[in-house]
Amino acid sequence: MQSVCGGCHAYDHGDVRKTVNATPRLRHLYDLYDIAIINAPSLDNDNLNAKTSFTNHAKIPNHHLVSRMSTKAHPDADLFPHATGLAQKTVEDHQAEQPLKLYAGWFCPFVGRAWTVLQEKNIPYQYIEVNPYHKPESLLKLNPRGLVPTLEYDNKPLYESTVICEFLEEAYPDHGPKLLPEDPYERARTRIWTDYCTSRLIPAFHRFLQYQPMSDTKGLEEARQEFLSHLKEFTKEMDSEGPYFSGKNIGLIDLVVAPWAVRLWVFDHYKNGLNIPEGGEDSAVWSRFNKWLKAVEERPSVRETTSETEKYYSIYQKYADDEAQSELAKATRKGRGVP
Ligand SMILES: N[C@@H](CCC(=O)N[C@@H](CS)C(=O)NCC(=O)O)C(=O)O
Repeated sequence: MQSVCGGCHAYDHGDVRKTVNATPRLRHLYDLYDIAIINAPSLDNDNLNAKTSFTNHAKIPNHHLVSRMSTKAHPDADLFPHATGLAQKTVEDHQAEQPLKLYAGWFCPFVGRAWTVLQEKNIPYQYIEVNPYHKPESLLKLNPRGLVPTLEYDNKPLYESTVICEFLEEAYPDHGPKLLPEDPYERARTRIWTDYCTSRLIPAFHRFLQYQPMSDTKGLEEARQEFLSHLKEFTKEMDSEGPYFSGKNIGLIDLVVAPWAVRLWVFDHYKNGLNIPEGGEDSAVWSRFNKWLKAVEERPSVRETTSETEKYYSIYQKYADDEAQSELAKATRKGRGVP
């Protein structure tokens, strides 16, 4: 590991983490950013208030923040390190130790699914930010695939966002609102459209977002229309009044799709617009879609888990240029489904 630290004498070190008298929280920060901290005795709990150490990452003097491990560097790892806006407050409110831990990346829509369910149900949980492109040991120990969200429940791991969501619904029966219908048929229908989101909507979202070259306007338009046709099919299954998918109450299907719904701005920003038709033969479907979209955008659990839009730019720019190297980006390029 190459390490440079102007303030504390620059030198190379082996496994620096072993040599620093670091608190577990600090070790977590090192894992998160692959930071080697050398000879930094002043970095202890006094410097980093235990409750807010995560968001106070900037408090670490710059000269103590030294090189990243070049051997492990992932091209997508260099992202804004923490949640912002309303999501930052939510993170701060969930730093206390809890038996239920959410290993999360603030930017991740799959995390958004589990995170909104936790918020909706007011389930006590501890939010732990990890950078899944560095895959810290703490994450890999729980989930060998190193993806977020990963849940730790009484020291046992769980992963896969939709599995986590259903688990939370079943494991915390006293925490409302109920997100899955009581009726077995309606419950099964929710699962059909959850599967539709993962197997159809998200891949089409990514084919459109990653579409290149931008000069191929015909190809771009086909990718746009493919995504719109999936959105339309999804919308046609909604309760006619709404505003949510199954009627006036929010359900799991809304929360499973919401993280991508609140990212639709990416198409205006990078792909010359989503261009939902105005008027025309499908106007009733699109007006129902817009009603649903407004309801999920305004839902407190969704707002409380969403960061400032600009902080997503550097991440989504890579997708829009088709340069992202996440498992999802690579799967999209190979024509495969969600990893
Ligand atoms: N099927 C997984 C997908 C999760 C996923 O792809 N998460 C991304 C972050 S948004 C991740 O951890 N990526 C790490 C990587 O691509 O190596 C789920 O539903 O939980």
